Amino acid sequence: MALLAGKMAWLSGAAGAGGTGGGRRAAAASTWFPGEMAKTRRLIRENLPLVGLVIEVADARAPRAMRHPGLKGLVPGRPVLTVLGKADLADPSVTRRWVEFLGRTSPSGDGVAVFSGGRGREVRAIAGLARELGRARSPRAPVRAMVVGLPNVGKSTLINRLCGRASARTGDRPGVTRGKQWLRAGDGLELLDLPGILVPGRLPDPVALRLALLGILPDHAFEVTRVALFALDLLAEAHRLPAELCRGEESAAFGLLERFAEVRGHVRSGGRPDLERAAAALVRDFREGRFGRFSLERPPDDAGRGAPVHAG
Ligand SMILES: Nc1nc2c(ncn2[C@@H]2O[C@H](COP(=O)(O)OP(=O)(O)OP(=O)(O)O)[C@@H](O)[C@H]2O)c(=O)[nH]1
Ligand SMILES: [Mg+2]
Repeated sequence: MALLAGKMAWLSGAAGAGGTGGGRRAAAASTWFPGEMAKTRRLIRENLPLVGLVIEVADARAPRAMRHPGLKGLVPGRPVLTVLGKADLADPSVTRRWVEFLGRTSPSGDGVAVFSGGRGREVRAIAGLARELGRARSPRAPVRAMVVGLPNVGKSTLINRLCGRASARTGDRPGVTRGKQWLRAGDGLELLDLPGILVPGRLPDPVALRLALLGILPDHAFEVTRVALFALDLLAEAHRLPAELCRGEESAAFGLLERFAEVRGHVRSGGRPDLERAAAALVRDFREGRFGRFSLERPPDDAGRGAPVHAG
């Protein structure tokens, strides 16, 4: 709990602009997370004997930050199918490179697939791959898979598409699924929907910022201006700022946020920009792809180096 509180303190304490209430937010976050996450880890352990396969959903915009580094240890002996979700919001060429990289580097028996919200072809491919990986392990039994991943990555949405109906509850905030639920996808494939899980311990700062920007951490867990400034830095470096923000002399993120506030009419009485409201709007726009399809990470290059990606 102390570790999580430390991470939250960083995200709120380092806010460059207009930060208030950081202590209150850190406290709220530190009581919200550990209980939920411990429950999910318990659910994974309890239900492991029932499943032959694990499907891990990771946001295609930042697969490294999203994938649980200790997942194989949590689910011994089970093949893992990694699904790069929300691929409709990621740079398609970077996603193709992630698929190639993960396919090449994952243990044999594991798989990788892409999900872009609902395309039939992708959904059939994921279902086919899940059955294939599951049946390779136990040929006659129905394939039972648990679907894991960080909060809000799209686990329940994927399950609903695989099942062909909206049976699992979904929503655009973390923590929508609260308990476990079994759902049938047909043709011998059964899926266990679970609440999101975060790796316990302190997240490295760049990872925490990416998760906050992509909607994985609850809003009360971080200072939104800090995350908006991070997004503006990424957009500026990638030359992907919207034209109305590029007009002035200003190129530093703080000035860009002020300009965004003015352009969007987020001003307080007296005409001062309301940076907190502007930041929340900017982060929302980024999450919904209003700045275009954007990947935050690319796979390591041939020399084994990994780096965030800035180009879209
Ligand atoms: N654009 C896009 N949005 C998606 C995709 N998958 C899910 N979403 C949206 O992402 C949000 C979260 O989806 P959920 O399926 O509820 O996520 P979850 O992982 O089950 O979340 P928790 O139950 O809170 O852990 C919802 O608003 C979905 O509509 C996708 O592939 N593309
Ligand atoms: Mg869910």
